[in-house]
Amino acid sequence: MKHIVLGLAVLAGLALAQQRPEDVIKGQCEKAEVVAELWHGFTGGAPKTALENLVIEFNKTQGGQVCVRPISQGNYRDLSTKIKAAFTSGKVPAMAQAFENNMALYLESDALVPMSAIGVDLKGVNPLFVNAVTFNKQAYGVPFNKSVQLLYYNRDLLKKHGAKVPLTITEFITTARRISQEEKAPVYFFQPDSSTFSYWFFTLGGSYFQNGSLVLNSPKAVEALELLTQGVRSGWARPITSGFINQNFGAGPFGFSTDTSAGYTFYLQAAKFDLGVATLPGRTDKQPGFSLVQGTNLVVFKRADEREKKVAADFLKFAISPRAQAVFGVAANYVPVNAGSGVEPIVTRYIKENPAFGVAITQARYARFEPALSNWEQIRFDILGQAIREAVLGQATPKAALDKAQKAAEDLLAGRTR
Ligand code: FGO
Repeated sequence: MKHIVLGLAVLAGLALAQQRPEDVIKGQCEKAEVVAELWHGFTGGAPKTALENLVIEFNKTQGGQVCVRPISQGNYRDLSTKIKAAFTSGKVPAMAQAFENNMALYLESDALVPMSAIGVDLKGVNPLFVNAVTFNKQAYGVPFNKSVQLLYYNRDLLKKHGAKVPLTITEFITTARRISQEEKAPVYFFQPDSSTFSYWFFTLGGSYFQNGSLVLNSPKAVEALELLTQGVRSGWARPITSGFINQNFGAGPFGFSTDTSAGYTFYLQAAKFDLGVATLPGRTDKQPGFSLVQGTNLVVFKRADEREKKVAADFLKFAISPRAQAVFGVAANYVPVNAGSGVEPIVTRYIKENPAFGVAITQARYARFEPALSNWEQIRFDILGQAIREAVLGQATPKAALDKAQKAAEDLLAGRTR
């Protein structure tokens, strides 16, 4: 364990210098003629440091004339809120992180530069991710920090109860239920949100679209939400309603969670137990469950000045290179988007030392996206997320909550509400 933490620290750049990465970048940008801003939604920890270290490496190759300056705008939702505000009132950055649905929204304002126009080639990038940034046959960004969900588990607790890592949903529920009974407390920690729901929904065979229309209240959706709701009612699932799961280990005995691979460094830091990671429980033991792909892409804005766009193009090419993806992915447990990263020594070495990283790469073969609708962010948080919370907290039945969500989503998509 020690060498892993040390390895992470080195990769996260802590051993780089006494100087904070942010200050290094400040110095790099001091005399630059062109500063290309990159607005992001990392608030701290390994992802933010890994991004900053990547930028430092890039800036070093630019001879001081030009530089990239990453600017945190808060979390992902704060970021898209600020970009929307910048469209109407202020200065847009050269680059930003964006979910696929954010890209759809920005494209409605014709705000994005197609990658072909700035010479950014996505050859060698995982087609699953490339497809997700492609709108009307054009790629409007590059996949950058893409995560998959994994099964996190407490090895000590499993050992104590003589339990195996569950491969199927049935095994998972049986195991979680038994340990919870023996511990007299729920051991499956989950955030009652669209991310957790999507894993259960996709794995049970659900799809958000039927005949081209968004459907939130399908029988599979009801089944997924019932599973979570019943888990809470029968005492094996604990809803975490505030903060990340890794900030809630003190809430009771932690047994399992189904959470983003990018949480790994945060989990490792917070866990006072032996942390294990596995692919998600599947419908059968033949293959893992389907993970939701999260994390973001990098986009370039049309309104940026031409010289900034050139810097942005160079940075994007650098950011998706096998080497950069390997270093970045290893540091923050994101899935390298570039197939070539698989043979980078840093990846192979790290997988050997720490199988958890390899698990994320394997899980990426069983992954799905949420809808890339321009309104999806609002739907996933304020409509579907709200329904999930209501059902899980016992304020409505899963069916009633999802029926209400469906109606609200239809109204929003039809322009009857905002
Ligand atoms: C997060 C969010 C969206 C959308 C999904 C969308 C907007 C979800 C989920 C809502 O990069 P990922 O995999 O993980 C994040 C990374 C960097 O912050 O580290 C994770 N983290 C951070 C701190 C910590 O203590 N623990 C930890 O795990 C963090 O989650 O992205 C996953 C979580 C959420 O933000 O609550 O993606 N998401 N689709 N957000 N705005 N729009 O369409």
